[in-house]
Amino acid sequence: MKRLRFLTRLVVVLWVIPGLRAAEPAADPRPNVVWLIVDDMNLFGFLHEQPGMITPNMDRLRERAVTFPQGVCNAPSCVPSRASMFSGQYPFTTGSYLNGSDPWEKPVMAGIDSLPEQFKAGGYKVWAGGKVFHAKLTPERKAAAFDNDPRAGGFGPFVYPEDRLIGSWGKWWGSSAWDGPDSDFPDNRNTDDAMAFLGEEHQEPFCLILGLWRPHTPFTAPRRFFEMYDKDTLPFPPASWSEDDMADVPEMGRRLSSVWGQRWERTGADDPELWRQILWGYYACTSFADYNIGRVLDALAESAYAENTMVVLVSDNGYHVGEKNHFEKSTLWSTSARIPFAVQLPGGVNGGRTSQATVGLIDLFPTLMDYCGLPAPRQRIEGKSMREVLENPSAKWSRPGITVYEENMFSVTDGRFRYIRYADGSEELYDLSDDPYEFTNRAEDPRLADVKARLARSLPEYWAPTMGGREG
Ligand SMILES: [Ca+2]
Repeated sequence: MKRLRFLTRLVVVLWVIPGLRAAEPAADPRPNVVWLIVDDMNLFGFLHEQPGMITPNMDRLRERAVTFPQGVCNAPSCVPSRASMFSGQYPFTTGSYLNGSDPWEKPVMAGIDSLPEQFKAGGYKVWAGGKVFHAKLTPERKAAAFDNDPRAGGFGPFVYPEDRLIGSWGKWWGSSAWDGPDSDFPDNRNTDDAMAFLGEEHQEPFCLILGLWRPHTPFTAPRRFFEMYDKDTLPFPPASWSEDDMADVPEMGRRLSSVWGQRWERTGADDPELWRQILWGYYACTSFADYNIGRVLDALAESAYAENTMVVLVSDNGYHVGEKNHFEKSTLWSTSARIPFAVQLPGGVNGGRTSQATVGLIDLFPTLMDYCGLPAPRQRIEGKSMREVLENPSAKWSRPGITVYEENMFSVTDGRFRYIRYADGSEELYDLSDDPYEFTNRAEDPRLADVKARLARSLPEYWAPTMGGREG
């Protein structure tokens, strides 16, 4: 109805009052953007790489979008991943490698325009809510980036005391089926706000950025999402910890695997019951995130913007649920690097198709600049517009997918192989065609020497000094 009223008014203005015809500016044809960022979501549900996970809304989005199963984050943890995505620069260019570094307040980032700022500078209305930058922004930058005053909301509610599993980290670790109202969750409140925004009439094109906090820990979600699953029959991940998996991993890789050792070292493998409890929480929280994605998709479908809107769905990093003796992210393996990555073009063009391009979050900046006609930022853009693979998903993509963590810790994939090089020069090489879970390190295999040399050419020449922060 709203749309009809709007169209009627347009017709009146343009045609019934001829005197105004010349003065009325043409409606801005640029697409709107609905950009959904989930946190710590792996491919269990998005690509159904783990059986039994229920994610009908991401399934529905994929029917209208181009999916990138080889899509990667450029840094495998929240803050640097988002810094790279919103700046269009690799961590080795800025020095934002770790969480807790507040990159956007550092002098080295002062000359960098964030993508939301470019949207606003380009005449878009920018609405944001939830976990977006996950870093402090100066008031000036906030004003330049957003039209609203974004409400973050935070990670809570935390795990019920009786469900806490691990020592001092207990409020984060455990699985609590929440009995309070949905509105206890910032994700629900922020999604409500995003839906309200989509129901309003906007004169200019908009970019709506909603950052969902789940499935990141704490694994709390409304009870009904836990009740979707029978905890005791959930399968462990296919790439699960095995006795000798780490034997051919260099010491620095093993260290990354135990970054969170103080609370998780070998716990999963040693205690299947505890592991299942975590798995259950991860299933429930992924389905919970999917539910809020679905609410936004519904609101968009019912709005005046259903056809002229791009939808982007990405996670800031992947997630281990016991694979390689590890929980969470912050490693250089595919489990941390690969992310849910889908882009819906206006009208759902090429919906349901898949591209094997090794795109990265870094490519979103030039992609959205391209489709939305945004002004170029001050900094050099290091990604590439994905237009060619969005408009022809079988087109070849020449760029590798690069993921780095800390200075001189490098990982690259061409989709077939993954090469990892640690700061001390030690290496891993996996042939993903017959070893998708990266069990067998072939870095010393002479038959793959050429492959290794080719992938190593993507190593950067310059590593910006770290701006600090903490591992994990
Ligand atoms: Ca994250």
